Amino acid sequence: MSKIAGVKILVETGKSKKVGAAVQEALDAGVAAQEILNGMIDSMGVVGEKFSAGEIFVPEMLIAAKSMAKGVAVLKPLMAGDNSTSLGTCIIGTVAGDLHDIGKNLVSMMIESAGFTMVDLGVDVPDERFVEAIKENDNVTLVACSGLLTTTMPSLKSAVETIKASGLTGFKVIVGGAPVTSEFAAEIGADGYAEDAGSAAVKAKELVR
Ligand code: B1M
Repeated sequence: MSKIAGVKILVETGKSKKVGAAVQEALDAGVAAQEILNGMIDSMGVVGEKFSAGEIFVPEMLIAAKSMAKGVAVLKPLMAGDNSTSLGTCIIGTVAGDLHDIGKNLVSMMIESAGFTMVDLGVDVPDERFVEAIKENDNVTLVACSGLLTTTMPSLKSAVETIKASGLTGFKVIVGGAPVTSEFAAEIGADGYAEDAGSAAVKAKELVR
């Protein structure tokens, strides 16, 4: 079995204590960090399909997510790019009612490596908390809102509306997450949209320059 296949099985079956070592082994064998990350992202797709098919339930999804987080922790130092230039502070969070954070964490990691200082508000972030964070932090140039559920798309809309209605200026708002499209992002008044973590970093730079 290839090193990546080994990592994927550990993530899919939620063997959180073994994933870190398996990721390190794959790295030591010369597998690129990005390739390992892509493998783990695929694994979460497999987990989602099994959940949809009723083969696994929320606890199994949760353990798989924890396992992926362990793997990402090993990769993180290797994924950091040239962040020597400061593009300002980015406030990031998953919107109200939504507990999914793996995608948000990857987006945060990539935006950080693009040169931003990250302030991560976590998950289930009330709209007003984004506004407070903009006020509390210096040089906020970007606010990034993630949403993974079709049922929390309205939270993305109200988060963007609340941020825009605050009257605060000097930053752009970017949104994303599996159910989000560029059309939806434009419709709710966001300044930008990105499909995945890599393009979020590219878009983030584009928006603040
Ligand atoms: Co949930 N869940 N979940 N879940 N979960 C999904 C999203 C689902 C698609 C599974 C399925 O049914 N096939 C489904 C949503 C269906 C829908 O809305 N259409 C679903 C459901 C239904 C639920 C619950 C309602 C289940 C229940 O309780 N009955 C419940 C809701 C809880 C809540 O949030 N209130 C729930 C709970 C959970 C867990 C807590 C158990 C766990 C999350 C743990 C955690 O995150 N710490 C979980 C998991 C793990 C998943 C799946 C399996 C994996 C999500 C993930 O991490 N993907 C997921 C199935 C799937 O994704 N196929 C599923 C990997 C990650 C890298 O991708 O998050 O899409 P993603 O992020 C990508 C892009 O979306 C994008 O870039 C990222 C990296 O490339 N992106 C952005 C994300 N944010 C961005 C922001 C940007 C730009 C790009 O700019 C700011």
